[in-house]
Amino acid sequence: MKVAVVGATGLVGSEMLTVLAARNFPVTELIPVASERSKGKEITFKGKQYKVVTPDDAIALKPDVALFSAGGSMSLSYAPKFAEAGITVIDNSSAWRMDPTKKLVVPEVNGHLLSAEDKVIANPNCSTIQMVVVLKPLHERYVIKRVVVSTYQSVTGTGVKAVQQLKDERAGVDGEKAYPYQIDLNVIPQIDVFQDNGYTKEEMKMIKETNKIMDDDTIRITATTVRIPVIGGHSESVNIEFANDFELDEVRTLLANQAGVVVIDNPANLEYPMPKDAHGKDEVFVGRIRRDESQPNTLNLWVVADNLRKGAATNAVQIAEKLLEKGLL
Ligand code: A2P
Ligand code: 11C
Repeated sequence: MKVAVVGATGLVGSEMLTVLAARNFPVTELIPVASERSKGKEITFKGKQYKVVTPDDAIALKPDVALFSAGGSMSLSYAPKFAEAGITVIDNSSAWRMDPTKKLVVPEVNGHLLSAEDKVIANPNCSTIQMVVVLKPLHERYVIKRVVVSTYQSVTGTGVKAVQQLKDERAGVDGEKAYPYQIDLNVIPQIDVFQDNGYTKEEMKMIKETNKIMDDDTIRITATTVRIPVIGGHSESVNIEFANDFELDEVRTLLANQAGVVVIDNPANLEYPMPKDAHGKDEVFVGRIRRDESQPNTLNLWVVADNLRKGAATNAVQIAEKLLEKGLL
């Protein structure tokens, strides 16, 4: 497979290279793509050096598949050009996610829907991905009525500039700011811009994307998304109300048997998922599994994943793996 990574010099792009190598995706030739200013820069992949090219150069090199993570406007203008040239695009931006003609895919949930017509495939938002992997087996068994989610999101979700802001603040350096406020020793209850309804764009992504991926608009969802001074991954407190009652032991078994999910739930030994431990891992970790005693048929969970891995790069590579498995690449 000739594989292009568009945004190869960025945070998610470089994680895509790591994941392609770690999962032994059959890359015969890598085409690292970035903006004009990075042209010619050398990228090392599996011990070999590759030169960064521009998006137009990449189209001319005819890769089989292109993993995009270079921002929404780049995806809006270039994904159709790649697709027209016969290159399958897996796009990590939000540009195509809610387009009814494009699939929004988390392989463990709806990867079976991928077909030969899908030339631009959307990769969901990180905080949505880690939640739906956990919701899927529970919805199939108990039917979800409503989800209340609050997130604790890593600064890596914002990009290099935000990681630098946190490091600068810790070092007492007055550097460039990615956030309107100090993030070190603070919590910012705003991720992305505010919408007219008082929710942020990140919160609305969690709602709309979950309904689309689960293919069920009857699931009611409300979200509060929050940035915290952490680097390893996103954490979520998820409260789920079902139509039917459940046994906690069965919930644990369903989650433990779900592909891509690891249960860490042993309060007696103070064992529960934390972003420090999820960092660099491909799985979604779930713990603090307990009944919401304030109303019937309701469950509380704590869900953690590395937002650059399963929340972005790993999910994109898994979509490519699914396409390969189905003979679509
Ligand atoms: P570059 O390094 O040349 O700016 P991040 O999300 O971590 O900020 O990374 C964004 C990625 O998208 C980088 O690899 C960046 O390349 C790339 N990128 C941004 N704008 C463009 C563009 N117009 N064409 C191609 N790549 C782009
Ligand atoms: C964050 N979830 O943590 C965002 C980053 O739509 O892919 C990813 C935004 C997206 O800030």
